[in-house]
Amino acid sequence: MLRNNWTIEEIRAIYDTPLLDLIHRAGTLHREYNTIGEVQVCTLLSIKTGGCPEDCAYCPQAARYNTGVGVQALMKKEEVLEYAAKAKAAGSTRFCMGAAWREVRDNKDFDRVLDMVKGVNEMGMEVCCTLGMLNEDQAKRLSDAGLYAYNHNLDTSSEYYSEIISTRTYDDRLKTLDNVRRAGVTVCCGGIIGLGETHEDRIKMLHTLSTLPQHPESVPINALVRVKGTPLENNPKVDVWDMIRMIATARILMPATMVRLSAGRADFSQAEQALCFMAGANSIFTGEKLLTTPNPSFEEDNLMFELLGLKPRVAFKDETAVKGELTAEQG
Ligand code: SAM
Ligand code: DTB
Ligand code: SF4
Repeated sequence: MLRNNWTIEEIRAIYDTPLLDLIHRAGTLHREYNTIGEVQVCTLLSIKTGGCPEDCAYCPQAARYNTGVGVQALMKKEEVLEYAAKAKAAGSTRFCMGAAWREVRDNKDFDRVLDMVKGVNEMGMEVCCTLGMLNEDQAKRLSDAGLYAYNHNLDTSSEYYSEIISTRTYDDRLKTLDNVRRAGVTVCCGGIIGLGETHEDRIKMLHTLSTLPQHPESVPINALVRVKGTPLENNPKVDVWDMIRMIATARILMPATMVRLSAGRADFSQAEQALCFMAGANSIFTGEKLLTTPNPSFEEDNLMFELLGLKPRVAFKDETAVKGELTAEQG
């Protein structure tokens, strides 16, 4: 049974479970709700890079930090569709287009993005966008163009948020997520660990995610990619066990959701990634690059799929389990 009435105490108790027990519990629930060994393969493309006015302390694309990421105007539709075709040929079923925007504006660039969404959808891939804040009308227009998912991360707890970003609020984020839901687009929303947050902040973020009126259909768990020039460049590297603990807790709280082992994967060995899959991760980003930083190559990932006996999830597989009724009682 899916629940959205988790308490902080319940979540803390799960998060604090000894690791092997936690992995076992998450893995058992994962088997109940999902096809074991099936992993969703998503590919990212940065369609508009750099020069972002926001001050997200982790981000290489914020204009105010000198990270060496150049500014690139919005790509042409044809070029984007070429990338999508390449990703599809390599086995990817979801294509996610990212723009370094604070928010969507109603202009020619947005019209072009709508065209890209239409084009990728017509290729038979699930289309996702991450374009910053959206109003209800913009979400509706994306939905009409064939958008399947919208990525908009909460990143951390509401309490820690202002330490990381000052140019928008947590409530702004929640409002966009609500607009996405109202437009009937599936929600992709997760966070980053390694920002300098406490365990309590992670627990609180998981609480916010798992008590939304409806669980996000996908929850990306990112390990901070430490980029030179950003305020967080000298943060300690994320410990893989912390990643596993986050993934397992997310799996237990939101058993039918796609939990994505996201940024930072290039730094984890195959054995470490295998533990993430055992703890309930069932989605990854593939392709040489995330948005601006390195990711394992298609070839490396194909080898890992073969080695671990993983199978790519087909596009548009019924996700109604997540849409099932939430109940006030514990399942
Ligand atoms: N500008 C839009 C926004 O912020 O919503 C969309 C693109 S933004 C790059 C998408 C997400 O990438 C962020 O919300 C953040 O969670 C993640 N991200 C950015 N830089 C990262 C980094 N260095 N390490 C891990 N995740 C990162
Ligand atoms: C998400 O949660 N992680 C992806 C995607 N959603 C957009 C982005 C990771 C970005 C890592 C830094 C970079 O490559 O620029
Ligand atoms: Fe801009 Fe998004 Fe990067 Fe923040 S995370 S600086 S909004 S591109």
